Amino acid sequence: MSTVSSFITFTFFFFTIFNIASISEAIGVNWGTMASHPLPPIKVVKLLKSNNINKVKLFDAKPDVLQALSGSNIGVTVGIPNAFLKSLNSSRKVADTWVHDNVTRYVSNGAKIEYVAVGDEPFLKSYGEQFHPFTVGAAMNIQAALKKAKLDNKMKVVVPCSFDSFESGSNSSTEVHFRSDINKTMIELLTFLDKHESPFFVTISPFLTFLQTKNISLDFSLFKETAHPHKLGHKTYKNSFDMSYDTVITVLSKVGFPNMEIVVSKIGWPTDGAANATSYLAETFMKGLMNHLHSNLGTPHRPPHETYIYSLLDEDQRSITAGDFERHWGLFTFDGQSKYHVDLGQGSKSLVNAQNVEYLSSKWCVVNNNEDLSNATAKALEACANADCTALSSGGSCFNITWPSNISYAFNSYYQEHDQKAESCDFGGLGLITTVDPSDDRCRFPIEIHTSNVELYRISSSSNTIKTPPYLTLKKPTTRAVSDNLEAPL
Ligand SMILES: *[C@@H]1O[C@H](CO)[C@@H](O)[C@H](O)[C@H]1NC(C)=O
Ligand SMILES: *[C@@H]1O[C@H](CO)[C@@H](O)[C@H](O)[C@H]1NC(C)=O
Ligand SMILES: *[C@@H]1O[C@H](CO)[C@@H](O)[C@H](O)[C@H]1NC(C)=O
Ligand SMILES: *[C@@H]1O[C@H](CO)[C@@H](O)[C@H](O)[C@H]1NC(C)=O
Ligand SMILES: *[C@@H]1O[C@H](CO)[C@@H](O)[C@H](O)[C@H]1NC(C)=O
Ligand SMILES: *[C@@H]1O[C@H](CO)[C@@H](O)[C@H](O)[C@H]1NC(C)=O
Ligand SMILES: *[C@@H]1O[C@H](CO)[C@@H](O)[C@H](O)[C@H]1NC(C)=O
Ligand SMILES: *[C@@H]1O[C@H](CO)[C@@H](O)[C@H](O)[C@H]1NC(C)=O
Ligand SMILES: CC(=O)N[C@H]1CO[C@H](CO)[C@@H](O)[C@@H]1O
Repeated sequence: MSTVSSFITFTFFFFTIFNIASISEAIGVNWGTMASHPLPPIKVVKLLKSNNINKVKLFDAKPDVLQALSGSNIGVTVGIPNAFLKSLNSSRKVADTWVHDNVTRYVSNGAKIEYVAVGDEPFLKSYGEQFHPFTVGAAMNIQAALKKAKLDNKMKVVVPCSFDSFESGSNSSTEVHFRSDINKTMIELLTFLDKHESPFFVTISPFLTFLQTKNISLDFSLFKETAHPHKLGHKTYKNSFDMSYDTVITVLSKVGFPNMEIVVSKIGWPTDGAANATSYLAETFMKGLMNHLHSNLGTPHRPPHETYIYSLLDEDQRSITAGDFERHWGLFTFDGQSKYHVDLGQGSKSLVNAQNVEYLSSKWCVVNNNEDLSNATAKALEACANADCTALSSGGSCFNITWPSNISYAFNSYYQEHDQKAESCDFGGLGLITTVDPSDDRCRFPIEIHTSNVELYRISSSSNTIKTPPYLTLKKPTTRAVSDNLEAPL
């Protein structure tokens, strides 16, 4: 009996472990670095390790990031920005150099690179057709360069596609297909991927689907059992994820690639900057997603090969053309502190925070209530154009703070993003540096991370036009003791 029972126990134990391991191995995160003060890569790698996250997808190939990942045993997707596609398409030599400089070097250094992502959603509808002619050619040249470097058996070449690559029939028809302007390009891409046994990388975004589709409910988007099922043709879906995922499989099957592996390259829920973008709903979504992936249920019964959560950290310099929520997709805040509870396979309900984060001093920039504030709103708007005021937007965490606290929020964001330089709290004499934290329970006035080598005007310099904002006079602001002058800011 004891042998049998211990065999059973062993088998059970073994399969339990195996099961947990195989799930956590299929979950990764997107790690973007479009932040004014990015958490140092070594701290990020520790954060990944302590949360048992062993796959990461990058949007570029930054040396410090790849260096930090070398030897970590974390599977890496390196990214090639869209701006490189044209030159990579036209020249094999450029592709060889790219692979040599951004891949080979790090592989020999111990980086476990599994995918090279050519472009980042180059077929996004809002980009128009600018990248269509170059993407597949660029992917082919990268593939050839990897072969030449004898790395093609170690990693796959992929092209992350946006979900707006797909469309459903314009009438009440149930037919789903590729957007007509990319149909031909997508067939070329799939043929290329199939030839090299590479997976199809696609974004699935129940949050955006919820925003854009009139009769998709929040419950349906959040995997709630009680949600009204959604009918599409002869199929019925219990949640938004299944509906989107099945669309991908249906279209791929229809054009002749029914067995291609699918990787969900971006999926998540933002926590600020819009109505329904809250930590509470993000937690509900992530828990629903994890349970769903673990259960292996759904329509169709074919789980994604891998799933990359979007995103690891908040990024205060992401483009907000799609919405103010774009800077708040992180599981963690910009400084590596978890926003909610979820088990990604780390074996506990709680995520582990980044350790030993070094911050700038405990100082904030607020509006000086003793001054004439008739120009304060204009100054705040200028500050917001160069800083991050997304929490002030409708539905955001600081939306209902009252004037002039919202002015202080804008001033502070600018001040922190500019390394607390005294002259970045001037605002024509309206700024005041304080050591009293103006935050309340809901609306946090963040202090930035201490990072060496931060360029002074990183924001302006990243967009070609390097200029000092007009309201920055070089006059030193008055730093006064808080007690004597400043009313409680909130
Ligand atoms: C990759 O390689 C190219 C070509 O050598 C280089 O210009 C580029 O800066 C490298 N880094 C990234 C992130 O692409
Ligand atoms: C892409 O590269 C190929 C091969 O060099 C070239 O023939 C083609 O014209 C390029 N496409 C565009 C749009 O430049
Ligand atoms: C949609 O319906 C209209 C009128 O019934 C028809 O003329 C048109 O061809 C249909 N479009 C598609 C894409 O099926
Ligand atoms: C897309 O291309 C495939 C294969 O060439 C073709 O069968 C299909 O009709 C095309 N679809 C559209 C919407 O153009
Ligand atoms: C969504 O709206 C369409 C068109 O109004 C309707 O046919 C469909 O039944 C609705 N779906 C749900 C789940 O309410
Ligand atoms: C507000 O701005 C205008 C234009 O720059 C300026 O003339 C005026 O003096 C300012 N008002 C105050 C109170 O600073
Ligand atoms: C802002 O709104 C939240 C929730 O709607 C509420 O809990 C909080 O008290 C409000 N704050 C202020 C200053 O009104
Ligand atoms: C602050 O609030 C006032 C009054 O509601 C509004 O007019 C102003 O635009 C807000 N400023 C910012 C930067 O949000
Ligand atoms: C559950 C929830 O928070 N739903 C909200 C989503 O956003 C809309 C628009 O602000 C609100 O009306 C809902 O209450």
